[in-house]
Amino acid sequence: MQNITIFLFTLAALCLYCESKYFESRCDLVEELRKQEFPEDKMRDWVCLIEKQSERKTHKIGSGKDGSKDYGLFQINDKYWCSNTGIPGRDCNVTCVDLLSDDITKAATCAKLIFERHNFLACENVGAESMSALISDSQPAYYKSHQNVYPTLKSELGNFEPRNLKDTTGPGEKGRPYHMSQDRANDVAESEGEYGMNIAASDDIAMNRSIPDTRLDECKYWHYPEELPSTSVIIVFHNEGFSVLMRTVHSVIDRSPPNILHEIVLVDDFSDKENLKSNLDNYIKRWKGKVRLIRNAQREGLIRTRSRGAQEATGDVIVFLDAHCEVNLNWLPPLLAPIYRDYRIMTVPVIDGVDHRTFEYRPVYQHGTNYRGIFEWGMLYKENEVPEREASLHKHPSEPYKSPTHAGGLFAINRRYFLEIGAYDPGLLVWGGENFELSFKIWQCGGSIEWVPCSRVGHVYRAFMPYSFGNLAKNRKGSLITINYKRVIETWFDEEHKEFFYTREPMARFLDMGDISEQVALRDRLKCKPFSWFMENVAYDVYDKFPKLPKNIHWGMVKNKATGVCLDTMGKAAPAYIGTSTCHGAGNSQLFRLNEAGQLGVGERCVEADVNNVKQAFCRLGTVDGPWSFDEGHSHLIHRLHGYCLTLQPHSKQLGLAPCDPNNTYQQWTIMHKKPNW
Ligand SMILES: *[C@@H]1O[C@H](CO)[C@@H](O)[C@H](O)[C@H]1NC(C)=O
Ligand SMILES: *[C@@H]1O[C@H](CO)[C@@H](O)[C@H](O)[C@H]1NC(C)=O
Ligand SMILES: *[C@@H]1O[C@H](CO)[C@@H](O)[C@H](O)[C@H]1NC(C)=O
Ligand SMILES: [Mn+2]
Repeated sequence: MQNITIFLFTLAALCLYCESKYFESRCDLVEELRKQEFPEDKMRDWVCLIEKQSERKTHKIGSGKDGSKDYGLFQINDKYWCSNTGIPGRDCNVTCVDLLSDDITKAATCAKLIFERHNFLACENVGAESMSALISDSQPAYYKSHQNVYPTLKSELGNFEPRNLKDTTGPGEKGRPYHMSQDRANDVAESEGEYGMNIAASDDIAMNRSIPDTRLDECKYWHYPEELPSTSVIIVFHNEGFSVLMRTVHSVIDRSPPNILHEIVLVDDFSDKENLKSNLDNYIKRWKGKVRLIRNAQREGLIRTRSRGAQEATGDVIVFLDAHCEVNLNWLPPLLAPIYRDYRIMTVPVIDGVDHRTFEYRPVYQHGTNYRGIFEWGMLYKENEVPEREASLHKHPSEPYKSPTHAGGLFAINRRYFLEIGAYDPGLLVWGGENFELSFKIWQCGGSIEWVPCSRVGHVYRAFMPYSFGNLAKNRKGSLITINYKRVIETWFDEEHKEFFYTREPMARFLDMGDISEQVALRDRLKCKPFSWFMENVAYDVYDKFPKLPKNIHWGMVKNKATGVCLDTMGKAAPAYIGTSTCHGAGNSQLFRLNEAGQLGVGERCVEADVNNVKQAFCRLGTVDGPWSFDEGHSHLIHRLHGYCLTLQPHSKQLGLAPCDPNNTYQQWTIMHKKPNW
């Protein structure tokens, strides 16, 4: 009943715009419509769920609790909107004038349109008096902010801290490494091969095993607001090991306050493993609906599957977890507290490591040192110790702090906010770069990202990725991930910073990134700040590690005149020797760049040399220069050391430096690239 009251209030408020004679009739009309189309129990959802599905240019304005109904407003142009009430023959063309129409469908649609226009994502807590104020305020009415409600650090144990933890023994208990006996070596090898992790070991470890508390001691004494937002934990999986997936779920159920944990949504991205079918359906029945399973009808990839999970979830906050995690003690309230205070804060837990072979649970970061997410210009994700400029803003090392980016897998965000900012760019493929897209979008469009030291989540780092992209990669030329990066930087970077990306990834200029006009339109519509603002105010520590890149003078394959072979990283982990192999023109391991400051680089590595060796090592952080120059006349690659030349030793075929000799074709190189035949 309360919901209806709110609804009527809202309509009454809308009618501040109307002649008073319309006041009653509008409300009556919409009430009538409500009766026809929206059964009582669906009422709240109809009024209160107004979501943007920008990828389809659709503004979905309501759905039944069971998700079966689909009402939408489709924008045709600036002025005309079309309402799809889901009933054939009822589609219409309305402008706001129709608020005064006698046609109840038009009027109601228009009311909804006004909600939409003014970002009334929902109508909770919207009273008649506050309505006009809200129209001029960009803050959506839905978000009840609790601006000055911060957690407090006290001397007694925190209000959400677990009490009476059991002391358990058994394989992997307390997060200890579990070593399997030698006679199981075959099982281990098989599951490592199939899953990239030792599922045989996982199967022996209790679903509800105990893990060590890796938090700072201080974390136990924080007290959080009692009425934190209801939370849906979304876990996307594709052919995950059953016990690893279920241990993720068990840990969330066991270590989250039951009244705050609204549900766990498992989204199956079209797995084909037998034990993830009816076996899984049956297993989750024990949680009596608290754990829901939805399945994609075809492979969609991580990014789109996550967006789907967000659509389907019904909690106020969504938390994304990978399908191979174990959440640690009292992990959830610290993640929710910043969002409770400001719905535009996205929060990120600190990740611990779970060994893929022994399932040992251990911290990956040095105890007490806080890191945050940054990036380098080739868009590889990097982390940096929290700089003084940020650290000095906090009294306690256990407090959340601001971070420019996040690693991607694990984070919490207000669900409607996530949908309002367009979720993930639906043009991103499979995975890669979505963490940056979301990070830049949030920061540039008025939100922020905080890392939360008191929220710890263990994550299994796999030995390798055990599945293929399947059809998702079909018909795509070039690296999928680089295509994603290109979409992201073309949408969010400014001209100066785009150049750094293309300097670091020269082949990316040729990649077809598809249509980004919707992303650019979103950026304009949300009036997002320029990338330079982000660099100056948020990601200022990027330049310390990855300064602005000088231009490339030459880039491409480095081909030896005498032998016709090309320099090649040989796929080795740095530091390693550089080798040579048949020139292939596909970039990657043979794509070298010589910049104006003398750095000869390949990927994020730099070429270092002395008389006997030519090596690849990670470029020294904070530097973009180097000892190399190219003499076009002689085709020499000259190293500053004695002015020696890069040489392929005729007999050993090893690379080294030698005195320059213009007649020695083993010292002559061409640096060239072809436009790839994409
Ligand atoms: C809505 O109006 C536009 C512009 O007048 C028109 O082109 C379009 O066909 C109309 N759509 C519907 C569904 O009536
Ligand atoms: C896991 O569950 C079992 C069976 O209910 C119980 O005996 C055990 O103590 C639990 N382990 C932990 C760490 O709570
Ligand atoms: C290179 O070869 C030319 C012609 O054969 C010869 O005149 C010159 O001296 C040689 N230079 C060196 C440095 O060996
Ligand atoms: Mn993962």
